[in-house]
Amino acid sequence: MILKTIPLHEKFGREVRDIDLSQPLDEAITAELDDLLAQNGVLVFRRQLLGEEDLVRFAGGFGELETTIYTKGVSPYHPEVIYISNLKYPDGGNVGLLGDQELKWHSDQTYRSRPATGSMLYGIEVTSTSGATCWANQYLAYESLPEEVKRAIDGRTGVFSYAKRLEVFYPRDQKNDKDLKQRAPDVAVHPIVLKNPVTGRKALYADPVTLLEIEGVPKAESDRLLAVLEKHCALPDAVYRHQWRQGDVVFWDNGCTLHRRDPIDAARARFMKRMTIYLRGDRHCLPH
Ligand SMILES: O=C(O)CCC(=O)C(=O)O
Repeated sequence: MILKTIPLHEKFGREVRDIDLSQPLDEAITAELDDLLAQNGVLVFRRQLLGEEDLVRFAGGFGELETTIYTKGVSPYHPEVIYISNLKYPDGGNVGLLGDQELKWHSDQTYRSRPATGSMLYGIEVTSTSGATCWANQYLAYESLPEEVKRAIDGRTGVFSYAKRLEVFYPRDQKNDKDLKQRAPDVAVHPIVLKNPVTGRKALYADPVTLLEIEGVPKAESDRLLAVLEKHCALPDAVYRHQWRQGDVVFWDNGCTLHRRDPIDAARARFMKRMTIYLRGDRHCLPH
């Protein structure tokens, strides 16, 4: 263990100290960070000053980078970088995606058959009074379930629906975006309990805005189980709340966490750069 870290929360998440992500990292450090991510679900790096080349290099150390299905909000310099922002161009168009609305608990890309499960946000312009992002640990969510529910969902698969996500989640401009709808799959099927390949610990994989039903059980039983899973997916003592500071990088594993965002004060500028990474299956919980 070379890196200096402090806990973000009593039960999960680490802040990594004394590291400059604008410099290339050697393989041992990258491997240690990857292990920390697998164990903790969320890593925070403060006070970073990064160009897009730095972001691409740093994120690329953890796996293949995804080029998004979005055509809007994509960096003109690096197609692997997308902008998450409430800023507008003078003509009223959005600089980035996701506007200033609240985002409910979700896990990224669960509607895809091969989700890229690593996500990274770099806060360039942030507000300290709104737009906090929260992460919920899904190992703890699984462990909190009644034994009969664990038995009922172990080994089962779920149907994850993009239509459900569009309905519950996206702002109007994306909901009506035909291009996006055509490029995104309709449904994907995934196990709803994932196993960490190193520790064997089980994580709930039941993104509540996208999971439509559990396969192989009657509809009423599936509805009952989904209601229990939703109740357990973000219990208060398994949630880390991140109030952003300029220069923060947050790196999270969607295979063992959910996240949500508070609404953003429309009068305050918020601009972030986002990267998406195909994390490796020998270290991380993957649904495929
Ligand atoms: O804007 C945020 O804080 C979170 C955005 C988000 O949910 C995402 O990038 O998946």
